[in-house]
Amino acid sequence: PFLLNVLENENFLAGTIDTCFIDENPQLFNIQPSQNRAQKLLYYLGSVMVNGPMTPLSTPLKPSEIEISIPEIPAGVKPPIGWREILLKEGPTSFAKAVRNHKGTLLMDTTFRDAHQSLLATRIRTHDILKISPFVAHNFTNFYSLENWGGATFDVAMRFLHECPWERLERMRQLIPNIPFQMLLRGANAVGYTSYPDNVVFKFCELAKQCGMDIFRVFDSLNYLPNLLLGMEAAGKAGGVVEAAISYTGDVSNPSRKKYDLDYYLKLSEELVKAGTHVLCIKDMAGLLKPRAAKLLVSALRDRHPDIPIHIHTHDTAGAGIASMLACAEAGADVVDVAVDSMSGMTSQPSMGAFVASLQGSELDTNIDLRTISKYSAFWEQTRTLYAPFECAVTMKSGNADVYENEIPGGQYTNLQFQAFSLGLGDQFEKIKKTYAEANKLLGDIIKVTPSSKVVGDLAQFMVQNNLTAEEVEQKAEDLSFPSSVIEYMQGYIGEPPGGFPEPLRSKILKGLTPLKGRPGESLASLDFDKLKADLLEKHNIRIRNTDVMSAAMYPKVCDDFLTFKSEYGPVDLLATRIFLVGPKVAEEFDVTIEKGKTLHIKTLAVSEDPTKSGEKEVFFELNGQLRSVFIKDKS
Ligand code: 3PY
Ligand code: ZN
Repeated sequence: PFLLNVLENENFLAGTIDTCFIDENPQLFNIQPSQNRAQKLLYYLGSVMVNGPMTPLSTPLKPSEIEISIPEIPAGVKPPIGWREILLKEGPTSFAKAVRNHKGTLLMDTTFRDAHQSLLATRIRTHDILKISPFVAHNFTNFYSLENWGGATFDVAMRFLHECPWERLERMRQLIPNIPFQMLLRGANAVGYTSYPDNVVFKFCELAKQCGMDIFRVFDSLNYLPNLLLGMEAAGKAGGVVEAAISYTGDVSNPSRKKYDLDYYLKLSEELVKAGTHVLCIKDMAGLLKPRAAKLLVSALRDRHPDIPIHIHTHDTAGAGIASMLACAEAGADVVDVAVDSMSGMTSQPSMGAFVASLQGSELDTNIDLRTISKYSAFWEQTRTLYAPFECAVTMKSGNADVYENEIPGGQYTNLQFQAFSLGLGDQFEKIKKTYAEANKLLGDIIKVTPSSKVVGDLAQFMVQNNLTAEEVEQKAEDLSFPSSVIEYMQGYIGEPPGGFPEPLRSKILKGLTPLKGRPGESLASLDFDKLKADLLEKHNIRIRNTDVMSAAMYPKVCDDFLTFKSEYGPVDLLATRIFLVGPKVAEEFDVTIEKGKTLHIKTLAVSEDPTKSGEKEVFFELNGQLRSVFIKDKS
């Protein structure tokens, strides 16, 4: 079968292969008979039909049953040349120069990452992403980049979607060869919530680059320089474009907010430019950058660094996102972040269509056709309805300018609102938001973004649950058992905040624990990848790629569960979204393409009424015209 697979491979036949051929073509090793995969999928479908969803749904809303229409692309035509061309031909430095010399405002589209991380709990699946990818490749060659990876996508792909994050990247790359891909790297925390050994961060970037990543936005949740520098070095060494990000908090237009003033940002930008960043990013993860502050900050950065492209990220939580991004563009930013209209607004990014329209006819014109954006938006408007079980709009109806007070980052704002509303207590969210601001002050007014935002959120929840005021926390700290994230934060496990840790609170919380000095990753022993690979092979008895080893390094338990799930239920990522989430209906017929030219036609026939003696129900299917059945343990 291996030989057969090779002989069917287009690139092999065309002779356009190199030494990575085998590593880059895992499908060659798909030597299980497809019957086996089909049977596993039936087992998955039967399980969902008998016992309900195999991924937790967060709202009572059901995925819609509408037929999604995909905008057309010209047949048999390759996608036109985009910004990736110069990157591939001349490298990151020339790419950055070309971006800087470009006249109009460039866009990064966050639809494939931050937009759904903020609105739909990061649940968009590869299956839907791939449907629209060819349209994007053919129509958005003006994009600086597509943000399609990193942040929470990595964890969620394995944990909840039962799919491989690396495959998403590789498969998108095949369909979109011309537009740079961008990822969000949490510095020394890579795509996790904690510090990793340095060799893990380096290897992670190397693999991401190999799988198709181009631009690495590197941030640290405390703007802790040693962590930032490590992430930048790893991205740069992998051959990526380094986009060092300063996480923005406070308000540079308010003279009374002194801790994070213009001078703070300018000094940090100097360090990042000195360290060789190709692009400088301001990452406004909570949407706190008001238009006037945007003008002040971007003008000052523009003056200080005339040759470095400036890229701005924001969230539209208060509703001022378009005004702020226009202010940034006018003050000299080269690139701003937007999400397609139907995936924009509120805790997501501001609307692409609105931004593009606002600059039409000006010197900063993006030269993107609004009609094309509308087609793209229509696809997502329809596709979004499939994800109703994760829809933030169940609780979130509008923007809210109270974010300027509580400073909660976009994704976390949605989560906290959701959690609070599910308790059924109407004022819970108001309490949480107010307490979040108090918890932030207690911790010394820190930068709040993953993972430091979790520390503040956990402390706030702890205070609300235990009915504690800020003064009480300070007074009683020695007697309280704080959430582990708060203790670890005080131990220095995620780095050092600007201005240091708050005393005497830190000592009271640590109760004699020795804090870590310096960069956390420095004191962690290197990970032995060979041993980890051997362990995975022994446990799972399937082909383990280097990317799987990295998934296990990032998330040992999540990856282990994912591999086990995959060998039990097969390629569930290939199922249509509604069927994946809630299962098919009885008598429903549908197709699943398990590989090019191999389609399973499935019809669900019936579920037996009564369980067998051993408590199993039989589920009947027709698979490519033949009767099949599976026995599923009834857990009800
Ligand atoms: C993440 O780290 O996932 C973020 O989106 C931070 O803003
Ligand atoms: Zn963001």
